[in-house]
Amino acid sequence: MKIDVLLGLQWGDEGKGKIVDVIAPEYQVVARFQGGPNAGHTLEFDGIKHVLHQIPSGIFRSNIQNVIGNGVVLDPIVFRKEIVGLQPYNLDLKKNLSISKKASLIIPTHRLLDAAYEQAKGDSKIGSTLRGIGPTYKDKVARQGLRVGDILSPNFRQKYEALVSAHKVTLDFHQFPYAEELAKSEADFFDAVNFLKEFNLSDSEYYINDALNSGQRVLAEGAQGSLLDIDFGSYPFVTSSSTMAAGTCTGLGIAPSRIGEVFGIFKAYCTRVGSGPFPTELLDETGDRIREEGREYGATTGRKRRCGWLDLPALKYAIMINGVTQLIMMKVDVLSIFDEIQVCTHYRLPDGTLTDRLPHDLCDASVTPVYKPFKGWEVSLDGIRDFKDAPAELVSYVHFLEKELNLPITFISSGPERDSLIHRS
Ligand code: 2SA
Ligand code: MG
Repeated sequence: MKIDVLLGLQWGDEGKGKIVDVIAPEYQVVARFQGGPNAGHTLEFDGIKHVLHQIPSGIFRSNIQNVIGNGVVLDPIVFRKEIVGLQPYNLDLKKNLSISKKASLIIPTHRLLDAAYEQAKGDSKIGSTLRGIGPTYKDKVARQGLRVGDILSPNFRQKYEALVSAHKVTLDFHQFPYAEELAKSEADFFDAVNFLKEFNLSDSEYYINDALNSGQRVLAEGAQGSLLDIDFGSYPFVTSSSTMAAGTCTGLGIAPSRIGEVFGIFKAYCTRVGSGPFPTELLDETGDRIREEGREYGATTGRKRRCGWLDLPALKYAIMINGVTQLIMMKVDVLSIFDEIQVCTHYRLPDGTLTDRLPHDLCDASVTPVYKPFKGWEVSLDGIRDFKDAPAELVSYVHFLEKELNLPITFISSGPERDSLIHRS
């Protein structure tokens, strides 16, 4: 069996959580391979909205095994909070969830370092969620980080203290006050570590490969988006992990030849939370209308998301680097309020040339988006399940995108609920 990958093609918040939840019944295993508590995956069913941060979105289906892979950075305090939040749903989390012993551990000083680094950046802040993501990956790459498996070691406290001492040197260098906050969160952290010990801490690379070998279907669930990838995103305004399909291999321990379908999720418009270039951003009333209609606020931090029109050069790039095999378009219902919709087909460079490729550095390139207008459908999409019942304007919009992107759009999401989906026929 091959592993299917589902990931975001923009700057995150494309609606990955909803689609994982919808297609999960076809899978026996759902695995997260990167990111951590910076993620906010929103699922809505039975009138209740759930936001997951570290736990895979297959968790609400009792016959699915959920894996937090080695590429993830895990905060035990956030983990415990998420687990407690799931208690009312009577899920067997000790059975249905496992965590790689090789996943990196976020400790309280990582969060403090995140704040210290951002503060030191002054006006050029990345707009981090301040969940300690960057500093934890930094320690991983510097070969000094802690991993989930370390909590089982009798020397865990010593390893922890050694890392904290190193962090204190950096915090002192940045003159960042930490004593009070650290004193507050340290006891909580060790409590949460003890809580985490009671879960299934596994060698998830064996688990996943065994599952595939025995014919089970595995879905890898991406977090953030392709344009936030550490290598291919709008660096340095990116997250610190590999958010692309290739990240599945290093983040779960599976071979590249085992990747099957790659589901690329994108919104019918764009949003970005945090700083960094965003060519199609709308800083006007239209952007505000998208934000309000689409409830575009950070699922983790509550921050306002920046909104803009769909950006095809960026989308084509994301499709290319991920080897996307099917597209899923989200939040189409949000555009129902407009009589005219714009799609950016090209960028105009400062010397006047047109391109549909991303310039090396989107920050410096000062591109001007070139738009193609589409007539809006201006009718509610409620209750439409089959593409042949979709309004003609939406049909021509979808046909245009499929032709430009050279891929089928297999599902179109028309609302937050599980069943608000138009199947492409
Ligand atoms: P970080 O926290 O250090 O990884 O932030 C680095 C950049 O990555 C962006 N980032 C995100 N963008 C969209 N959604 C994310 N998850 C939350 C959500 C965000 C929130 O689902 O809404 O609640 O604010 C996410 N996580 C990281 C971040 O904005 C920085 O630009
Ligand atoms: Mg999100």
